[in-house]
Amino acid sequence: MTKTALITGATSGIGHATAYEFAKHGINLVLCGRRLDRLNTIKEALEKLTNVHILNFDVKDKTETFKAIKSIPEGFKTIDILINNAGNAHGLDPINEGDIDDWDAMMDINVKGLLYVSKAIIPQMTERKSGHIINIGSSAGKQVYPNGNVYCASKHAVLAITEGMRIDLNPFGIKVGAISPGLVQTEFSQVRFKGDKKADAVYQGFDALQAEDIAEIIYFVVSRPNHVNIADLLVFPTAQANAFTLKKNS
Ligand code: NDP
Ligand code: 8X3
Repeated sequence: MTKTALITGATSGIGHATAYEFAKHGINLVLCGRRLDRLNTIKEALEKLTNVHILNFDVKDKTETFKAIKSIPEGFKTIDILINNAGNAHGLDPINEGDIDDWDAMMDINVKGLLYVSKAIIPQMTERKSGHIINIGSSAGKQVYPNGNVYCASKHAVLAITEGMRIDLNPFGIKVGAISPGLVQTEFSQVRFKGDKKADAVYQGFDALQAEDIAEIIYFVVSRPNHVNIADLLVFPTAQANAFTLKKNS
């Protein structure tokens, strides 16, 4: 039977590439994001491959999130796969110089936003006793790096929430897992550095992961047989060994 996936953060990077990968495999899509123009363009493109519904909301707004998910029309309402991907880093400053608005954004979006979306979707999964939730963590959720403080904390929280979800949803047969990438070349650094050109340097001098690399892995994870749950995946570009060890071309 055709499955339906809801992907947050589908307007760029990993979420967008995952939408495309799922569409190629005929999975019905509910695509979410704040940039409506992009959602419309992506819907138009992917509708050649599958059925697409778009939801335009900010995951950090609890009311908007529940309203948007409640509005999903018949034909898309049964969410088999939830990809909690929306998120970003905001700033890269030592803790003593950090901007409180950046901290709020990262905790509100990366952690609380993921919880709001999950809270809105999980009841239908527990009722059906089936479903698959994938949370996009980060290598920053496994290792803290200098100036990463609150972003790393938000991703550590994502991994803790993932484990908690897997335990609590185990009686319902719901699969829960996390995928934690290292450096992926997306709009991530443009957002982190607020458009500053130092974002360009982040992915220079080595072959960074591309959003499509992660999308293919996500599809692999969701296409395993029912009895297989990939719980935790850490993925680096070959040039990166951990948060501190990156081999750049000289
Ligand atoms: P992008 O900046 O390319 O994509 C981020 C996506 O999240 C966009 O679609 C954006 O959509 C959405 N988003 C951001 N804030 C909100 C919000 N408040 N409400 C709803 N949607 C929001 O970055 P990536 O694709 O790289 O990031 C995707 C995920 O992958 C994030 O969770 C990130 O932490 C994680 N990650 C990224 C890595 C990297 O190196 N790039 C490595 C490890 C993990 P819109 O602006 O339209 O709302
Ligand atoms: C994104 C990877 O190393 O920029 O989560 O934090 S990193």
